Amino acid sequence: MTCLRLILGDQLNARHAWLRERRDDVVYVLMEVRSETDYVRHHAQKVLGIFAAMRRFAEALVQAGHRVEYVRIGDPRNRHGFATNLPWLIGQFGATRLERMEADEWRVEQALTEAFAASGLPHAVVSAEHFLLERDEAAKRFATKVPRMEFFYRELRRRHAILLEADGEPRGGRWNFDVENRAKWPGDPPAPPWPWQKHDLRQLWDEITAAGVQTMGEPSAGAFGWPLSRREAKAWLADFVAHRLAQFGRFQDALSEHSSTLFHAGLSFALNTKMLHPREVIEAAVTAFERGEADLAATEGFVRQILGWREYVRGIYWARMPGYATLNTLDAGRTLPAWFWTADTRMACLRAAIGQSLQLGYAHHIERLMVTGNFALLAGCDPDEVDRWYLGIYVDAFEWVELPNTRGMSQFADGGIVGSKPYSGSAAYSHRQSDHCEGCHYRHTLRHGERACPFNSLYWHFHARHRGLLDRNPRLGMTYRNWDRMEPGERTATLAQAESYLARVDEL
Ligand code: FAD
Ligand code: DLZ
Repeated sequence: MTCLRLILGDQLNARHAWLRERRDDVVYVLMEVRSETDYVRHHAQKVLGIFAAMRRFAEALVQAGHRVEYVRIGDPRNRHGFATNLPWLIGQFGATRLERMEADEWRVEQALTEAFAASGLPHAVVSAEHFLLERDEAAKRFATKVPRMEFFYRELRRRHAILLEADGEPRGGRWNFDVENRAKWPGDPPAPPWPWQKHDLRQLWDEITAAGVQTMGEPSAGAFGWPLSRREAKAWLADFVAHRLAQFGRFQDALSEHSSTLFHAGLSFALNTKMLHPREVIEAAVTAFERGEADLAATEGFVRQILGWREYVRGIYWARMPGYATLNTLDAGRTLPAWFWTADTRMACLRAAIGQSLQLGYAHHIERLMVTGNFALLAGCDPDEVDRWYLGIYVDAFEWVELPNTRGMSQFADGGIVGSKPYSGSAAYSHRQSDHCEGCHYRHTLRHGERACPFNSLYWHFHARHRGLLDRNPRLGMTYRNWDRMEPGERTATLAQAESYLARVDEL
């Protein structure tokens, strides 16, 4: 009697109940497969990071006395799919039972459900024991009506007793300190460097390229930075709490030429591959607050991202898939500009956000939302293309979290399920939150003319062309009043400028 238990590349949870006992009748199976490297073009560091973390995880299982079968990308037996590898694995071990954890991605969940059924063997699916809300509960709760994130977040704060007074009310008398979290970063205090590792992954990179996997971005295989084990991930968490949490809230929405990481945590890769549990990340932040090492606004702001946004977007994903992946409320269809793959643009904010994404496989939230995402939204880019870009380029990108953030929050293609209005901004936003405009080729103060910042005319063009859908939105009343108050000649020149930029968008 042998049971095969599958562990996927984003299920590296060393504290899973499965692993508490060592069993001779269980073989843990991990596979490096082309179905996963090729469903979208990934950043080189994402493939390297996932494979290297999987290999370390498998080694740790072997050292703990578990039986493990690890299928490498170059293994001649490899049929390059979870489902296509199963028959020979079943044969090799004479398996009589199959088990797996719930997959986080709809596509993989469907494929594995079918493959397990087709095997004819008894099988079981267990929780990955990672999220704070089980998948089925999240999916059921959001099936008919999606609550606003704020109410969902308050409920989870209550349920998990996080940052509450003894009477169940929020610490500090407020649930949300967002208004205190919007400062521009003046360069002081200095942004502490992240605790990048220096892994030598050149041999693994050779295996990946020899197998023909196509990637984008810098591999940085000689000195690979992201954490690859639970021990390293915990060190990143400790480093964040000690050096950046206190300023996290204040500069959460800031953008800068001088720091691509600012006071952000850099924990999404470790969280999404499940090397870290969200509860321990939240507890580390709350403990720092209790010790007086971070104030309430910073701590609450950070907790809201993990307990609130992260669980919320997962609920939407599981409630609304597969239809969610095809929504296109604004009927957007433009091809993404070529410089999304090269960073070769004169717009300083986009050059910085895309450049660092190619270099690190990382950009922080406001760069994703208000720089690259904002441009794609205003220019009317095809949400399928936008999704593919985001799903590929970030080391933390897995569809359950990428899709609601991109198609929903950033592109408003879901018509307002994630956000009550489009996250759009003109150059005024960028100028208020960043230092990019100072050295930019374009002028943030101009709406039209040779050097007018494209975000200005595109902002008005976007609102004018979607007026039929958006002007009933109470949160956009002021925007449309400002547009209507503009001189007719100014409006015409602004729209003409936008048309001219859109006609040569690759040259911006
Ligand atoms: P911090 O800013 O330090 O935040 C701490 C943690 O909070 C993050 O590690 C993350 O786990 C969580 N978090 C923060 N915001 C969100 C959010 N909106 N949704 C879910 N979790 C959140 N996040 C991903 O993990 N994977 C993605 O593929 C992804 N794609 C995105 C695409 C777009 C268009 C946008 C606007 C956001 C996306 N996000 C995604 C959310 C967010 O940008 C990243 O989680 C964050 O930048 C990761 O960096 P960090 O760990 O330094 O985060
Ligand atoms: C993203 C990814 C990549 C690039 N490669 C693999 C792989 O070879 N083997 C594997 O088990 N997982 C990989 N992953 C992560 C999966 O795509 C992920 O498990 C699904 O997207 C489910 O969330």
